[in-house]
Amino acid sequence: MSTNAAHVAKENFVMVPLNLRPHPWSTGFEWSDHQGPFGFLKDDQVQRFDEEGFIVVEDLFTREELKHVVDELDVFDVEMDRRLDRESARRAGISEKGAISFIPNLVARSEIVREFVRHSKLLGIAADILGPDVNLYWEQAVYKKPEKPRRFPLHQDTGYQLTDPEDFLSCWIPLNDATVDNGCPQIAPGLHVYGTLAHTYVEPLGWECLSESPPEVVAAPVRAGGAVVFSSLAPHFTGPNTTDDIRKAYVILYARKGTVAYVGAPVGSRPEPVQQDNPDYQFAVLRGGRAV
Ligand SMILES: O=C(O)CCC(=O)C(=O)O
Repeated sequence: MSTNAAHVAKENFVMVPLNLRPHPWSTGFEWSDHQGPFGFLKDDQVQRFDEEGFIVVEDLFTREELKHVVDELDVFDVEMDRRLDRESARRAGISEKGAISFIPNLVARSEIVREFVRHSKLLGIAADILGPDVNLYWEQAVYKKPEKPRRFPLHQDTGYQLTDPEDFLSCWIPLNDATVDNGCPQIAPGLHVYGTLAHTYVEPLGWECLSESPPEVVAAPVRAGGAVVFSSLAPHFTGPNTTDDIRKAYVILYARKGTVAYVGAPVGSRPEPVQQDNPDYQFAVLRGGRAV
């Protein structure tokens, strides 16, 4: 496997020598900065996204809009807790009772959620970053529980499933205020340009990258109603929830129409690509720049 030495050189960050090993199935990636005009984001927001791989956008949603969604997602979390109670070791995949719940594909089960992923502000951001033809790629509620505080390891979203193109858009939406103490995202700025990196599976936490040479990260606290908007290639983690309350987030991933994925753990040769167009939860949200 080839190696690629790089440095994070930002005014406010220590220079960190990194040993960037590419994902074994990645065939090379080149970041392209976005060209305006932009319809929703300001030029300086997109410039920052290109430079750092993420931006925090406050006040996207009204309290009422958010409450509607939170009430709905809370019901799915209660259901997930009941399911975890029935599982051995109260675990299912990387979800664990009292630690963290990942509850995916809710658009297939809720009209409210299906409407929310098509919110005009989210689609405005998606159009600016991904262009005129966009599909929903994935979405999940992530509830970080206080009973068993734990980190969710540093990873790129493409580390869970390599896609082509590799750069899709992740919108991490806090349903209550997200702080360092309750586990807001923390992101390694500037590393998105190197494409998908090698990840290793850390039991029972999930996939992790750069564990041998952890990079500098910046915390991205964000109030309920805002979002952390990042490239699928931005390495990020969330810290342990050391508060007494659940930290609630809803994560929506958008990808360009025609995105394919290489499914499975990255061992052996790369499998055939699979179209990411499941009509139940990977449907079109933008065509020709218009909401569908
Ligand atoms: O919300 C969290 O704690 C982690 C979620 C995350 O990093 C992701 O969905 O990629």
